[in-house]
Formats: sequence, C-alpha cells, structure tokens
Amino acid sequence: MYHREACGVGIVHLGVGNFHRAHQAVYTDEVLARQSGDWRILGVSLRSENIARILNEQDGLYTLLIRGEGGTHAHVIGSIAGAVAASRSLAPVLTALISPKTRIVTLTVTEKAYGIDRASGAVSSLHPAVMHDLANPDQPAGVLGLLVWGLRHRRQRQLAPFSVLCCDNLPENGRLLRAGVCDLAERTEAGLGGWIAEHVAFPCSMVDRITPSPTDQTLRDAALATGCDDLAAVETEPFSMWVVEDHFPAGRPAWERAGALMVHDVAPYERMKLRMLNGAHSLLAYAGHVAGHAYVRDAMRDDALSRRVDEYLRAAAATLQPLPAVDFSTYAADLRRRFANPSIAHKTSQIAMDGTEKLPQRILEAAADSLAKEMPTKIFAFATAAWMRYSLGITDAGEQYDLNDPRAGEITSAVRRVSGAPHAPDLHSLRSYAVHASALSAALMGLPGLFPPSLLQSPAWREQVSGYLRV
Ligand code: CS2
Repeated sequence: MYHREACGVGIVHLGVGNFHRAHQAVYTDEVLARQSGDWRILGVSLRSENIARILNEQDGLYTLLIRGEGGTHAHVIGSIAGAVAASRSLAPVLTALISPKTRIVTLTVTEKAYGIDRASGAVSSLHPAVMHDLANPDQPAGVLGLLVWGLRHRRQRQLAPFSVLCCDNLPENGRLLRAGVCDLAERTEAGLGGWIAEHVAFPCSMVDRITPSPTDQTLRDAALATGCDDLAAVETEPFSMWVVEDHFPAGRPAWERAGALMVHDVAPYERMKLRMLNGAHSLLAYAGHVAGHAYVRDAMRDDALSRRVDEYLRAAAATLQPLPAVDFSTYAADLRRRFANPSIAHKTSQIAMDGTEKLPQRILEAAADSLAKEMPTKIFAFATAAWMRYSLGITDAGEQYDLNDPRAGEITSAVRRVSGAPHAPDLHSLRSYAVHASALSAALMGLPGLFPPSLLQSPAWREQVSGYLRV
C-alpha cells in the first residue's frame, strides 16, 4: 500500500455504495499508487448510515474481490479517506463541499435519486428529495440540494467551483445533471442557475463493471484473503470500463493511467453501453426472474433466453452510430461471456429494480430509433412485455414478489384496474392477464411520460407488445 496519508482529499463522492467501491475508487486507488496526488475520496452516504460507520472503523480500507473464471483475486483499496452519512451528520458534508481542496464532486446515487425530468431537464416537484431541498435549501438532503448548496456557498466565498462528475447509468448524465442543478439553483436564488451554467463543468461519463450486492460469502472470502474481518468488502468481475468527458477545469486525477478513456464525446460509448449491456441485462432480469432464474448466469443457461439475448444485442447494435474503436459484435460476444460468468452471482431481482427509471434509456429509445428507421422492433417489444409481465409480481411458478420501483404504486393500480383484482394477483387470475394482454399493455404504456410518443402512436408496436403478453 502507498503512503495514503501523503495524499490529501480532493474528491467528495456522493453514494459510497458497492458500485463506487468496485469502480471509481479502484481507478483512483491505482492512480494514487502510481503517482500519488491529493485525490483521495471523502465518501458520502445518502441512505445507509452503516457503510459510513464501517468504512471509518476500517480507516476507509476495504477488500475488492475480482471473480473471474480463473479464480478470485483480492486487492485492498486505499483511496477512500473516510465516509460520512449525510442524514446523520450533515455539517462535515457541507464543510467538505466548501473546502478549497475539494475539486471534484462525483456521484453514483442510482437513477431514481435525481428527480430530474428527462425531457425538460427541470426538477420534478413531486420528488421527495427535491421537495425537501426546495423548502430547506440550507439543510439539503438530496443530491441536487447538496450540489446547489455547495456551489452557492463557493460563489459567495469567491472560491473556484468544483467540477461535478455524474457516474450513473443515465443518458447524457452530465448534461442532465447540469440542467437539474441549474433549475434547482435558480429556484433557490435568482441568478444562481445562470452562474452555475456558465462556470461549472458537468462532464459526462460512461461507467461499466458488473457488481452484484455483496453476500456473506463475499465477506468470508475477503476475510480469508486478507486475514481481517471486512464488512465493506465488495466483489466484482474482471472487466471494467470508464469513459469520461475530459473537462475538469479544477484538475483531475490521471485516471487514464488506470485505464479510463478520457474523451471529447462520451455519448456514443454511453449509448452502446446503455442499449447493449443494460438493455440485454434488463431483458434477462425480467424474463429470467419470472421464469424462476434467481441469477443472470442461470438465465443465460436457458437456451430460449440466451437466443433472445443474441437477438437483442444485434438489434440494439443496429441502432448505434459506428464507433471507430469498437467492434459491436466483439462487444456483444464479450457481454455474453460476462453475463454467463459462473463466478458472479448477480441477482435478476437486483437488476429488475426501478424499471420505470431504466426502461427508457435501455430499451424504449432503441425501440423508437428502430421504428423510425423501419428496422425490426420485435425484440424490444419482447423486452418491454417481459417488464410488463414482471410487473404482475408473480413468477410462472406462482411465487409472489414485491415490485421495487419508485412508481410501484402506479404500476400496481394499472395492473389491478385491468384485472379487476383488488389484491395481489394469484396464479389463477394471472391466466386472465393473457386474456387481457392488450388492456394490460395499454395500461402500462399509459404511465405518464414513460414511453416515447412514437411508440405509443404505433399500432404495430402496441400489437407486438401485447402479442408477447398473450403467450
Ligand atoms: C444493472 C447494472 O442493476 C442493473 O440495472 O444492469 O447495474 C449493470 O450491472 C452495470 O451497469 C454494469 O456496468
């Protein structure tokens, strides 16, 4: 391990969860090990108080287990200097946001944490954290409120702003976050939104590393490898990719030294990853879960599903602009291997979460592009129908599960309206969904703002989706 204390803290990271610890923190660790620098990370946890406490008890150190086909390798990661749970102690978070040493604020908080309307870029006044931050700008609880607070106070103190790097799987994530932050800022203080738009960099990024939630086995293997109990251990796959728009006026770690691709335009990489990896992942998660496959690797062993994945990857690739450095069929073959990795136990239920937040950029935009170009849309209709089928909350074998989605209430009432069932559906009433396929698909397509208008206006698309629900 390098001399950690010699490296100051230069990054505040919001959302110090498993993905961050398996991705950005690892790239940063490698840079620090190679050339040092004041780029250690203060991790902020917005939801769990536990992870902040655990990381601090371990002096920020944790084990990364890389599980490949040839076995598991353990590495101790040292780039996290410490962590704070914002809901428990806001003051140190605010202090870090106005520290002149903080030059970048990075985020992995999941799609649903933002509360930004994807079409207009305006904040959603129905989003709980946005509502809270609009009413309490000096006690922010959400990501937008924290960023606005930090930038507002830096401006007042005439400190250079930090750059804001979004690392969530959202389309044009930097642009979207910039729009949301500027909107909330303007509603907080007239003129602040314009100042942020002019002075703050919001580079886009594409992040990729399959990282299942840690299990007891993760912790046991970490303890075995290091000889220490480690409650912050994470496990991940060997593959890792990070493509970052190179726009950091306040400086940045030399992430390219750890393999990140620093580019001028992230959009083509991000579209490839969202549509191919995440689209096929969601297909496997919905169809796989309903068919009784607990893990992605099991769903990949199901021949019918594995053929659907092939078809999906080909159709998604056909919607993309060529990327000079990437061959989409090699990328697709790699994805198949990654999904099938026998050492990674990635739950279909984990990926199936938050479907309404994921569907547009993963599946529906590719479907709409295919429709516009008069290319086949059937496999996108299959994936959409798989989500609808999953939304019924019951597997083919009759096991019920809860929907984990910020719009679960709306989904469940749409389903019940169609079936007339007052409670959760049972297997008997499930059969009636096939009879009500068109009504069910119409009800779910009717969730405001979810489906692109071109799909809603296409009878062929609507029929393809309900067709898959009938079988
Ligand atoms: C997954 C992603 O949970 C999900 O929705 O599709 O987290 C996926 O594993 C990552 O984007 C891979 O980089």
